[in-house]
Amino acid sequence: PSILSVEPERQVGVQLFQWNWPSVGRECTEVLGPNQFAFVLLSPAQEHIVGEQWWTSYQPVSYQLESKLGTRDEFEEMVSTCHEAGVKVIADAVINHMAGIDGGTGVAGTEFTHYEYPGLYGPDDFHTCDTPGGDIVNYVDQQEVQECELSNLADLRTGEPEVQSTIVSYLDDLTSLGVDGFRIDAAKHMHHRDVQEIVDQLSGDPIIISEVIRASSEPIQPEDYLEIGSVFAFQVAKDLAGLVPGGALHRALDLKDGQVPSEQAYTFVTNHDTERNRQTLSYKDADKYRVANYLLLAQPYGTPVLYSGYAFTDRDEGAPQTDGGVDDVECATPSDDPAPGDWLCQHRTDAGMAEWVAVVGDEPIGDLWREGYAIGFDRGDRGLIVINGNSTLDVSPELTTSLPDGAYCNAADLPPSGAEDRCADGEFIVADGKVTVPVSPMSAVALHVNLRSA
Ligand code: LM2
Ligand code: CA
Repeated sequence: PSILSVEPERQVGVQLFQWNWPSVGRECTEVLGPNQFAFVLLSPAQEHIVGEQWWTSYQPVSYQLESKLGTRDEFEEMVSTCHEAGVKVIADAVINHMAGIDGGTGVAGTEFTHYEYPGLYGPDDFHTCDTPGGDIVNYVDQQEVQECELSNLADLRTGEPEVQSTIVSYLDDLTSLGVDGFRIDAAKHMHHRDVQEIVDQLSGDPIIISEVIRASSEPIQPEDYLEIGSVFAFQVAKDLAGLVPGGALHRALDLKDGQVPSEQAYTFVTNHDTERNRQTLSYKDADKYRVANYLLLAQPYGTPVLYSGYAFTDRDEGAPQTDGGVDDVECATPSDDPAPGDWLCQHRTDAGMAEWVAVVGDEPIGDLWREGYAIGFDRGDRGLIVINGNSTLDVSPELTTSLPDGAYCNAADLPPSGAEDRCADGEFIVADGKVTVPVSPMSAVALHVNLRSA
């Protein structure tokens, strides 16, 4: 039989939280490239304060690309390795603030005080604010949110031309090393006009994804940042956290309602902040988390960003490290009860789904099949998915499908790389527009036209 093959359009990204640069490069080559991932989202690359906590990354002390995650040379090497694998690189740009401690020496030797960063900024470059401790207290006051300090972090006067040009030089430096885009950390805490002015001065045409957490009661909304580029769709993550435990899986098709346009939305199940503040599902939710990821990937709204972190008990706990440098990532064997410090590599579980998303592209959702906590639908004539959110019941619907006849394999359950046998689960036979799809509890079967056994 002739095998219909479509050119995949890479779409899914992954946040490799606190992965060091050599490990990111290796992952691009071995897993992300071969499975059609579009991009990797890094942790911050600039010099930061010393400390074992993960969040030292979010306290810049200089814009040297020397950090716990690696050297400038390693960074450059990683970007070109990822590009060779066809994977784009998005850097995490911490530009709202500098450090939040009185002073010290950064990981690359820079001596600083709270408001003095040699060669970059002095006291005049920071906002002052008359709230207690100069901190943001009232999120209903736009000026306070944008000009007071977020957790004591020295707040840059991002509206000033000199501050802007210092930030622009830093981001352009990353672009010169090949970076394809930026996550704008704490974008809500900068006036959208400031962010726009900075982005307008950048060289090249980088992808911009602003981090603006939607809270309906607040004056600053993600929509304010859409002229600059895209935004992270926090509401989707929060909605997924509600609908999976309740079993209302079909409501995944309504996630788009009231949100920013699909082309400007980066969707996710969790990120490094929400897995700690429990606003979303996370690896700690085991099979519910996995089902949420299937839903995120199955529905067409937004650009999905998978997440890959490490197990932790204390929210401050840093990634495994030696002498201040994060260790190379070795993925732990998947488990619902990992030991603290285990690298979870959750994205590898969904590597086959990244290809499924690339193959189904923009194809619309077909007729929805629904039974209890399970759903299923086609994506045009390119793919089909059945997700079973029942915790104890198997389902086995006979579905009408637009998929061409053939014997298909399950993309939702593929070994991520070097897979010799991509059909370990057996075959799913489409004949005369019908297919029977047995799915065990809290799992999924996903078929696509580029994964057929014959
Ligand atoms: C972000 N997005 O807007 C990051 O995604 C988030 O992870 C960052 O917070 C935050 N904004 C600032 O970039 C993290 C972490 C905080 C931590 C800060 C700064 O969640 O707990 O604050 O990074 O490292 C820590 C302490 C806090 C202290 C602050 C300043 O937890 O108690 O404030 O450092 O020393 C007195
Ligand atoms: Ca600010």
